[in-house]
Amino acid sequence: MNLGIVIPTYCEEETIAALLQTIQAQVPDARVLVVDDSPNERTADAAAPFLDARRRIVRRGAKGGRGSAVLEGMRQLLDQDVDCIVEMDADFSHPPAQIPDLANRLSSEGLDLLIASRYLPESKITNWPASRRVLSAASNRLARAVLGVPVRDYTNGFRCYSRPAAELVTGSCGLGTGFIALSESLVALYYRGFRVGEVPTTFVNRSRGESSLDAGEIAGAVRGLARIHRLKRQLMRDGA
Ligand SMILES: Nc1nc2c(ncn2[C@@H]2O[C@H](COP(=O)(O)OP(=O)(O)OP(=O)(O)O)[C@@H](O)[C@H]2O)c(=O)[nH]1
Ligand SMILES: [Mg+2]
Repeated sequence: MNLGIVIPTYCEEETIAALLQTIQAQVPDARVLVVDDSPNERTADAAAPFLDARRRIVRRGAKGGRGSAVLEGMRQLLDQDVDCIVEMDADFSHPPAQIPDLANRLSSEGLDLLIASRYLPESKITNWPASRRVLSAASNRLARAVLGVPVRDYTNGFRCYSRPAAELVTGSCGLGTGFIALSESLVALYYRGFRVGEVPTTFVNRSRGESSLDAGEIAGAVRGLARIHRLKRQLMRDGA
């Protein structure tokens, strides 16, 4: 199976080199695309020694949001010969060792979207302060109550998409540009009948670099949730 991996980055110069190296060791044949919105060259410079024909970086020049970076990366990977696409963060919160398992399970279980979930009985979250746990648990509960897709983790950006799912997402999503895009693609796929699954993961809080989650992101997510709720109702009507 030909695997593509998209990694959105915003000021990840402290982790990107080690991540690219680890990914190369885990899945040497994967095509990797870093989509970097950093305001300086530092992330691109740190990545440069680990780039080649299969592992590339695109710089967009302005902060466009995690979701929009992933859409851009997926579009570019779909131009190449990939059967599935993994999205993951650059800060080692998403263990690269799980990448092969995500891709294999997606295929063997005939799924279109497989979410590495922090909220299944065997999942683990390490080093997350109580404030982040509460925020994440509350936003997941709210998203599930409003959007109704029967998964536990709407907001972990460690996922694997089949090629048809990635095509649907790049062709139809874009209501929200930040973290809320994860909920949008979930709704867009699930209510069109794509098969969605979850597996446990271990989420490790970032130990280096800086968080890009701020009040603006959270406000954007709340506004985005209302728009995605309208999308859900429209898809349910269309399917009825
Ligand atoms: N290209 C791009 N990447 C982004 C943007 N915002 C965040 N990212 C990346 O998206 C991923 C997730 O962002 P994080 O800052 O780790 O967000 P988080 O995991 O919710 O919060 P912390 O881990 O606590 O910092 C990281 O790889 C970021 O570098 C953006 O506007 N553009
Ligand atoms: Mg993070």
